[in-house]
Amino acid sequence: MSNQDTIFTRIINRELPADIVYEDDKCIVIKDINPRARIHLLVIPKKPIATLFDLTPEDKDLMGHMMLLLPQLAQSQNLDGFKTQIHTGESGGQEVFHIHIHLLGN
Ligand code: DGP
Repeated sequence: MSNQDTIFTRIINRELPADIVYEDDKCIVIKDINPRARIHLLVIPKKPIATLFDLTPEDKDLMGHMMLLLPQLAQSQNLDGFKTQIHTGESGGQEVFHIHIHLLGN
C-alpha cells in the first residue's frame, strides 16, 4: 500500500472490505457505504484518476466502458430507471479523490 492510495484503491487491492457487485479488468462496482437510495452503487475505474479534471484523451475508452455498464447494472438490480452523479472537486462535493460514478435507484 502507498500512502497516496485512496480508499477505493485499497478496496480494489482487497486491503479494505467492500460489498462488490461487479468487477472486470477496467473497473469495480461496490455498494455505497452510506446509501442515499434503495440501490446506491459506485462504479470505480481501477486506474486511480483523481477527478474529471484529470482525464486525458487516453481515458475515453475507460469512461465509455463505465457509461455502458450503468444500464446493465441497473437492469441487474431490476431498476427501470436510475440517477447518476459524478462529484468533481471539493466544491463539487467530492470526498474521495478517485473518480467514481454514483448509480442511484429506488
Ligand atoms: P463523493 O466523493 O462525494 O462522490 O462520495 C464518496 C462516496 O463514497 C460516498 O457516497 C460514500 C462512499 N464511501 C466512502 N468511503 C467508502 C468505503 O470505505 N466503502 C464504501 N463502500 N463506500 C464508501
